[in-house]
Amino acid sequence: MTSLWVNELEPRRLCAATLPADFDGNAKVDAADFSVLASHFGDAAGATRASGDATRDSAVDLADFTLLASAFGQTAPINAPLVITKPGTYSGGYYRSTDATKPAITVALTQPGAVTISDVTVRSAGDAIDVWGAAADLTVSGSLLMPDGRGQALDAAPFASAHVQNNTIVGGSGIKFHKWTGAGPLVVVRNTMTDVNGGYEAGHFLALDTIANLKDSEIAYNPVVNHLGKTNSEDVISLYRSGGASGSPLRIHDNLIDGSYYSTSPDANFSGSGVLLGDQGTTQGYVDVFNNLIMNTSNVGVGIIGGHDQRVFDNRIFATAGDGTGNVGGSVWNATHISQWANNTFTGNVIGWRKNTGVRNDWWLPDATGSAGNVHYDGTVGATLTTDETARWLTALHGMKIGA
Ligand SMILES: [Ca+2]
Ligand SMILES: [Ca+2]
Repeated sequence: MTSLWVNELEPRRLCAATLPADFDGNAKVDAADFSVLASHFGDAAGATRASGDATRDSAVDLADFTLLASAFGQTAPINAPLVITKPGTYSGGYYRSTDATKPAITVALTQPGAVTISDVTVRSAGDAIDVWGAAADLTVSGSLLMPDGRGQALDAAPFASAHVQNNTIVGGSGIKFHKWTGAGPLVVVRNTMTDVNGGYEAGHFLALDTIANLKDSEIAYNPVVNHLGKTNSEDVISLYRSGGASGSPLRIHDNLIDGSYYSTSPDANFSGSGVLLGDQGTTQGYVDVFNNLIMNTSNVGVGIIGGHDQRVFDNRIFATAGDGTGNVGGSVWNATHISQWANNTFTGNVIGWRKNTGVRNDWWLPDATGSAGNVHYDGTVGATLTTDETARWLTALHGMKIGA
């Protein structure tokens, strides 16, 4: 157990602070957790703590049941909101805020340095984790983050680099980085998120706001699944005036995005896309988007609307005319006629995009610099495709652990 600094007090140890079989994050192992396990029992891949995997092997099976049974009835202490002012490693424990204006964990350093937050369980009526100030590096890993209201799982402003990995996010809005001038790396990998719910402004899994020239950075192996009626999600991965660097493109790859909905019914006017590049972008660019599986988003699967030197290739993009309205699978369009627009390509993607009117609209690429090798999916674009493609994506993980 790693020592923990709390509000500049001496380090203290938290004993048995995390209950791996507490699947709903309420610091108790009880019948509700058993119900979670039972409903996922037999899942062989892609399981996380929020779906009944206590042993962190991505499967839900007898070993998880045994762990739950042995811990049944146990509780853990719940800590009030934490303010971290010193660099260091903060590991384990439950943190909760019942005040929508107060994050459950705030990083506000009084001196520069690296901060690691790992294996925490956070519920908050507002933001789960807020980070302000000049951390040299920020790491958030192995944590269960539940912004129960409509706050952010992680909201972070200037620092030099960040690693956000193997977290499970349930509800609320996801990860937002903004106004950051560090060179990177910025790495967001192997996180899971279910039911983005961002309230009036809608939410994202990941939003980059005004962060350019990132080097050695990637966003990969993150599955994000939204269900109609439980979610209020705009662009799932949103790059606003943001991008990579010449010779070191920001790599967005091997993510799974299923669904992006604004309200309880399909909304033909809603802008929620899977991956949107170049939003208000001019000089920003250098992004590669590849090997992703994007399905059933309300507007566009993958779109480029500004910026330069962005390549979208070898993705699988589908809409099955189900819950989403589905405007178009792929779009490359210089929406605001910027003069810096250059070298934006869309190639080699497999697309089967059936709008909820039943009409196919696989791609629309009026301003693409290159558009070779895109393929109209020739199988049945029907109800089972989402399940089949999700299974294919999970198989390709080859057992990689995702989520907490
Ligand atoms: Ca529980
Ligand atoms: Ca397991």
